[in-house]
Amino acid sequence: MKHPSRVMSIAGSAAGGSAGIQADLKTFQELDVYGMSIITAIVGRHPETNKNVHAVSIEAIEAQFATAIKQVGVDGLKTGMLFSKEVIETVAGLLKRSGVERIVVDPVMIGKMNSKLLEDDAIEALKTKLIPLATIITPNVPEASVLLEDRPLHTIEDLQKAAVDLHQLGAPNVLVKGGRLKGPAIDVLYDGETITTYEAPRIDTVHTSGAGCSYSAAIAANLTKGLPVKEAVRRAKSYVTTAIEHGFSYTEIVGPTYHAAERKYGEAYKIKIDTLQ
Ligand code: PXL
Repeated sequence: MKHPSRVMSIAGSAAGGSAGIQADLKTFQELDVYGMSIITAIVGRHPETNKNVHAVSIEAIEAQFATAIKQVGVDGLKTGMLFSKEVIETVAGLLKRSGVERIVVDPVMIGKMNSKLLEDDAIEALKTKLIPLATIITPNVPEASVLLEDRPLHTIEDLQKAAVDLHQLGAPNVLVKGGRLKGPAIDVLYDGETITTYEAPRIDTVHTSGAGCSYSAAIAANLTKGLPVKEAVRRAKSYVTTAIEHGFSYTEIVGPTYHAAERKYGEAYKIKIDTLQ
């Protein structure tokens, strides 16, 4: 039997199971890659102290990485919530030394419920130390705006220009996700030569917790299976759109996307693709 490709997520733990490491591992399983996890922080709000982000030591992060590499090895990975400058610098060092190719950097900054998932003084390290190691970065609109010195982004043309300008940071592929704009959910990929837009219909739901995590995890899984970047993004967008279509809520809180949706129900929508030279 050919073994499944090995994909690692370096990200935060989201206790509710909809986002972070939990979303990544569910996505990896659905896409038939072997998932591993390096937990960088633990997110869960304490009912009395209100503290939401609980640190994981640098030693523990290094230990997890070394163990996964030794026990299994890695063919590709994604990074999600890294929280601090120190964690970003540590992860960048580990990635450099390990020589892993196929790296998706999801520059996670703020959660859907407004949790702060990246400290302000970590932005520079993200830009200068981690993003240059990435095969592809996947900012949403607020993240792209922060990476561009708080540039306002409102239209698809703004996203196209943002993708071209973010390419300067050193990642060969930039995917700016327009899900937070009005109208259809349009994402823009720039690979240094061509702008490709991916369009899915807007789905009328609030149950999208972890959609960004699952999208970048699906891209990492697809790249690791050997798909070219454009096809890896198309299939990942289709996967996450179907997961959003079937999103649900157990409580009154913004609910999870349904990771098994594509397997159970098939592709919900065809992703429309356009290319500009
Ligand atoms: O959805 C962004 C996100 C990423 N990572 C972790 C999170 C969240 C949102 O809450 O908790 C760990």
